[in-house]
Amino acid sequence: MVQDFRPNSLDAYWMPFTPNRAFKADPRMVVRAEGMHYFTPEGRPILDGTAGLWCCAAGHARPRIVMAIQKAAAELDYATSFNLGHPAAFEFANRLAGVLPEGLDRIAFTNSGSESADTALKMALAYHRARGKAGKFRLIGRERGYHGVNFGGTSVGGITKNRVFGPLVAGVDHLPHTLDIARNAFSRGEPLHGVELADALERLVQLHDASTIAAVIVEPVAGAAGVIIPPKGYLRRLRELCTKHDILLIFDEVITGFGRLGAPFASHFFDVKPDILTMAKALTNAAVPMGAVAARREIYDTVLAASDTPIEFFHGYTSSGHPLACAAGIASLDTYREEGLFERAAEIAPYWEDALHSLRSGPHVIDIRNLGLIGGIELEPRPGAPTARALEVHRACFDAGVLIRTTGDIIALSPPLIIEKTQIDRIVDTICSGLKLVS
Ligand code: PXG
Repeated sequence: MVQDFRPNSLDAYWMPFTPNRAFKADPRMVVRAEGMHYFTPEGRPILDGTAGLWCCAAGHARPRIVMAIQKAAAELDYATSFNLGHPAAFEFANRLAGVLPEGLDRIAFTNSGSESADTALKMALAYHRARGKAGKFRLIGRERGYHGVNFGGTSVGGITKNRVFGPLVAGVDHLPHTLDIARNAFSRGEPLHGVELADALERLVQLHDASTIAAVIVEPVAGAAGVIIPPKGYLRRLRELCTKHDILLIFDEVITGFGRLGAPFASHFFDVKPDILTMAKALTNAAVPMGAVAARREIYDTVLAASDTPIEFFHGYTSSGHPLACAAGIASLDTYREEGLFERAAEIAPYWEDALHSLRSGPHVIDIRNLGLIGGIELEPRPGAPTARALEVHRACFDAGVLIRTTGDIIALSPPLIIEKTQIDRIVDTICSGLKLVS
């Protein structure tokens, strides 16, 4: 179906994380989405190899989710959650508690992954303060980590270009990242080498003293920095060290939550339980923006018990628990469960792995990484023009009807969990052709 699409001007919109000048000189637009596909204004289908941006786990515009949002909008468009309730927020929190790792059953709502990261960090600080340990204020992130763009998440984040906004939050330090192409190139699933990188936390404890450290925040699988899979045993070791030193462990599961690894959460997949867990994106299949933070019950109880004011935690957002988002979230959980999508991701993951690794001998490919329905293909940067090669492959794939995501010289893939084998083949074949086109 050809749509009458006439953008009047591209000037006013300051686009996020986009080369604005280059994009506006040569825009790529989509106007509709359904299932595994986006559609351009001319009606050309684009196979979505990214689930939006790690977002639409059940695929696009799923009728059940669409109808739930429509119904909610007509019924209760908005209600504040400040000292007032509406049933869907409580229902959604309860439903989430049933899917989350056991014990992580006190859930706050936000509107994004960035807000979830900052909320989680503040929860950690509030918890220690409530225990009479206000001296535990340091926050530990990791090199190449991504926890959104608010000041807390930016501070614990470890992507250099995202951090160039001055001194940021004080008292932050970072663990080393775990990408080790020299030892682990072309690993299938979890890389074998690097568990000892978790011991860097011991050094930070020696440097700062455990009595000053509140929390460690990591993505179980790092996404935005280019798909970094944790070495075997690494997350477990980090958990042990956090427990030993009375440091809270926060898993940022904004991309790994809701089946991406073939288990409900990465915490299940790795059998490692954090104290606090952040979510967004597939929380609502991204149909309405929403984030959430789950805390161990003891954290909630401690903060509440220690409070000497009626409000126990001075934090929250105007749209926390927004009725439309809760409706989308409940319908998403129903869809995930009824279609068995987390199990489906686990079943198709070996096929995904084989298909991705068939690109090993492709031009410029220096590493391929995968876990669950995540894939990363790292290219040798073109001398003098880093990122150019990957962007050209991105363009070639889009022109051939496949959407991929690139970050630096890394192609990052995260298709909807409803993907079929033939569609996996199509994505891989299109990337293969794209790689051959670029110099
Ligand atoms: N934490 C993680 C782990 C994320 O991946 C956020 C927090 C922030 O979420 P919001 O909703 O505030 O954007 C994210 C976001 C990429 C890419 O290229 C991924 C994200 C953002 C930008 C680019 O993979 N994820």
